[in-house]
Amino acid sequence: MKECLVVGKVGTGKTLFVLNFASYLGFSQVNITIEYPDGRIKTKHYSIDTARQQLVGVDLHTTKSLQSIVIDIPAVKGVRRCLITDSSGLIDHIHQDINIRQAIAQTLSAIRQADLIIHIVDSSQVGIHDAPSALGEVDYQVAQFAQMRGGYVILANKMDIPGAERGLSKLSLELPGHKIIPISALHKQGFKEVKAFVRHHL
Ligand SMILES: Nc1nc2c(ncn2[C@@H]2O[C@H](COP(=O)(O)OP(=O)(O)OP(=O)(O)O)[C@@H](O)[C@H]2O)c(=O)[nH]1
Ligand SMILES: [Mg+2]
Repeated sequence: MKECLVVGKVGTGKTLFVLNFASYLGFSQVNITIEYPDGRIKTKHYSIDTARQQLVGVDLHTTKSLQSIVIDIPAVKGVRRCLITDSSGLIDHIHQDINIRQAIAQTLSAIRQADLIIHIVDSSQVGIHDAPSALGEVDYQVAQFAQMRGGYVILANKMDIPGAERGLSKLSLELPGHKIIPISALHKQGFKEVKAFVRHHL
């Protein structure tokens, strides 16, 4: 099965995107397969509502493992089944907590194996240089790596927040030549375009 990996800096909305995208595709219940950095794997059943409450966080580094859901994207004939995988948020510095460092290392190694990379950026923070989720070195590194291998899209998230439009313009200037789709993971906006992109690239 093809795998679509969701990456990005901490707190940019990766987990909320994955859950709300599954909900947009018609799922109200999901099985989430959790792969820990130490290799343990387990599957948990959630309603999307409960998953949202438990897995989306206001603190940074909420997600510390790879968390995959099987989704069906409507295609010309029937559906195209794929895995969408949420990952631990990236940061520009080296974290003091070894568990977080291992979680980040796990994300980075998953990037090499994914068929499609969905890179989430918080548009409301682009240009705010001290913010942990503002565009920084690691975003450039991911974009550069992904550009070489193809199958890559940037989702400019949190477009519902005032100031996000300005962030989006800045983002297009800073990462030219990439496909950027503005979205609000919270309000499920821009999802039609994301669905079309995923369908086309898987
Ligand atoms: N206003 C707004 N808030 C959002 C949006 N997407 C995510 N958030 C909020 O941003 C915060 C972080 O969301 P998460 O989905 O946990 O972010 P994450 O990227 O998975 O974070 P880590 O797992 O820590 O890397 C939560 O408070 C979300 O409710 C959006 O589109 N609009
Ligand atoms: Mg998360």
